Amino acid sequence: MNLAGLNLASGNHSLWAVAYDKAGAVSNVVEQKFSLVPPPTSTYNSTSGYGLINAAAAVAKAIGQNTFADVTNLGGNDWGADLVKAPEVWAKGYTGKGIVVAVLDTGVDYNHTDLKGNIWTNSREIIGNGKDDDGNGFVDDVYGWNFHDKNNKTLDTHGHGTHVAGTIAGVRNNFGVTGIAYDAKIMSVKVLGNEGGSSLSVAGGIRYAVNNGANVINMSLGSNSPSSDILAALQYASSKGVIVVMAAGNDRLTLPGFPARYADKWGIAVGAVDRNNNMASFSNRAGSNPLAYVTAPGVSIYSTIPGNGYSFMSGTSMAAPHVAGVVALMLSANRSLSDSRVREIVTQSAFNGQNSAFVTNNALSTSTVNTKTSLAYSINQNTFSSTTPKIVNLKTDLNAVYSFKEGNMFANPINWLQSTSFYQKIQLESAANPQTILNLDKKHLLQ
Ligand SMILES: [Ca+2]
Ligand SMILES: [Ca+2]
Ligand SMILES: [Ca+2]
Repeated sequence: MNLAGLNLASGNHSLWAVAYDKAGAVSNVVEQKFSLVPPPTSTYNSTSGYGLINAAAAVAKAIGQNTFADVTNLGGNDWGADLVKAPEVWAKGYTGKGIVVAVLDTGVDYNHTDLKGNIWTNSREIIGNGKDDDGNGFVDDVYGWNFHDKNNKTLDTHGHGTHVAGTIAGVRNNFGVTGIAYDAKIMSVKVLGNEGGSSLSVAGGIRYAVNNGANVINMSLGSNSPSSDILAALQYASSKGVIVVMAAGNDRLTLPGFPARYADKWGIAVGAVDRNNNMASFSNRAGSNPLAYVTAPGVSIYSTIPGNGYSFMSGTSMAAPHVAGVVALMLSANRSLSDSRVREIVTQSAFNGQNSAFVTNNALSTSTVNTKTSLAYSINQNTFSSTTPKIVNLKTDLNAVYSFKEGNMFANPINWLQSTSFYQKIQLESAANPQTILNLDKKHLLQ
């Protein structure tokens, strides 16, 4: 039996087994009390920061729930989505719809067949008329703006930005790549040429993205020099509720480069891990000064490149868009999240440990359940093997036409079910709120 996704609050709960007679009346009830303890707060370390980002927990927290139930891995080139638990979020209907993610990079091939369905355009701008129709200060900026060359040409002549875009919002179809937020829109803001760019271009790109409707900004770029212009632009983005996600850098350093290092105040810094969640050797580490640093897949990532192509790339540049995609999923579930709240949720829900095993005890008929991850909500027959459920008579006038063996149900539910011939169900109730929140028939109980 898996309790993941039931969104039980921390505290005391009861598991009820209800037996019915052939007429459908309650004949007997067994109660098992247990308590849920809150998950341990993620601890920070100087290597991996708060650890691997967890979309299922982060998006669930964004809507006031604990986490979402695990789903089957997609496998293949989608291992990165699996590792960050994006399919668990998709299964709940959150796909990034309505969210705009600005890609501040080398441009984006917005004609790519696996991207063009998810490209943001400036609907208030008429292309090719030489006028700034929407009065935002940029002429003919239908497909974003090119701050590097100071024109409206935002196609990608390098490949880097198109690869990043595919990880964020590659179209979910039967080919290529599926983005982490596959219904989000990509805004191409070109701030890099093929040989890099300036901090003034980056700062201008941030402000453009914020002022033109981006909800999330991905910056798979950086240097080892601080920039007061970028710092001020990051503060501006945060003040407008826009979340900036920044690659930590690939210099094997003990702390992130800039602007990712500014994640001590604004935005999120992202380091890279491989498919086994091992830190990539090239990835800059989190550093001893705690900042909003998490890790994401960044080794041999499959995504789009210009000309309807695909390739594998590695770098914290590939890790950041996984996190930008997760943030887009969070915002598609709850548009009111602030930068600081997103930082809080992302870091608190990230995790690098093993899934916690159950801790049970039979004192006072309670069991302690450690809820760090969705798996931790699983209750199996062994969980209650040492406990003796107590019999509760709901209605004293009921005649127990059939009975079941006291103490046997949780020790061996399969035998218990086989030993009885009438319809049964398990009801899970909160002690604070006796409303039944789950009915399980025999089939479910056996899972
Ligand atoms: Ca314009
Ligand atoms: Ca125009
Ligand atoms: Ca695709």
